[in-house]
Amino acid sequence: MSASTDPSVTELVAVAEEVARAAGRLVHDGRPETVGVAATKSSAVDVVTAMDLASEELVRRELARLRPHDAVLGEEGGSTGGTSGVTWVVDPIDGTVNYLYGLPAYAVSVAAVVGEPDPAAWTVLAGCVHAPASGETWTAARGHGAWLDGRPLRVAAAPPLDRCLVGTGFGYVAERRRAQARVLASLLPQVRDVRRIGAAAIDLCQVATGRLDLYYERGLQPWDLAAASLVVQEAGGVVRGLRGRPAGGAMTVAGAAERVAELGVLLEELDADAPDAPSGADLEAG
Ligand code: LIP
Repeated sequence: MSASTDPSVTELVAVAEEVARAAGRLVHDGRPETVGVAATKSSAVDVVTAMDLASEELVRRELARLRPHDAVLGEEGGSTGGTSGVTWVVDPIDGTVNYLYGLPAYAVSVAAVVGEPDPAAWTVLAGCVHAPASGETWTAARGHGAWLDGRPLRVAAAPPLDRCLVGTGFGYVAERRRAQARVLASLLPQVRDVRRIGAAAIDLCQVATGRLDLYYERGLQPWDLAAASLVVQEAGGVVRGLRGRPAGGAMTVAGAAERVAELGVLLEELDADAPDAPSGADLEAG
């Protein structure tokens, strides 16, 4: 983008926070006693609730008002074009299953990127992860820093791996979960302990906040990653994939650089980014 059209990252992070908070109020204050499942995606346990859809509709409406020439990539609504070169990458509820069950670990994630809205190609300029149940709001502006509720964040040097508290998560398809369990079984005796929070954006922000030393997960979508990856990076951490690749669907590893490198070696040795084995149905289909 030319300097004359470069959006101010401070303007973009203000928009991200305003929109994420508005959607957070909707999903938190408007949560019905019984949350309905509107649809399923990759499996019967990969659910979309009516509030996911309502949240993304609100985010899109607000972005159209505040940034009418920008594109949007949302988890539920896909891609809509823009002319400014900025794309908003939106997870209307990250931690949908937690939200469905009434567990408080869920967030609205809103990020502004330039370039292809793909973790392998984008530049994230600004992001906000708002967790309405706790009220906590993480923000980051490229080159300006990362904050939790306005307090600056800095990723500390991690302890030795066997003293690291490690976050992770699992997919929705049985074959993927079987492979992830194998990797977990190997890593668990080598670290302090593992936490499975159930919302990648919150996992990543907890790394930036020092509440997790490391996080890894296979299968993240662009909207899981966009805002929270900038929070980690602007707090001085690293977010990357394996085998020299950027973070993305194959694998995401986050934390202090030295420890991310050490965990990355273990994950590579375990082939933690290997394609999923065909399921029984795949094999029957031939
Ligand atoms: C979730 C991720 C989480 C992962 C879950 C799910 P969703 O996103 O945030 O880290 O382990 O399987 O993908 O589906 O709640 O938006």
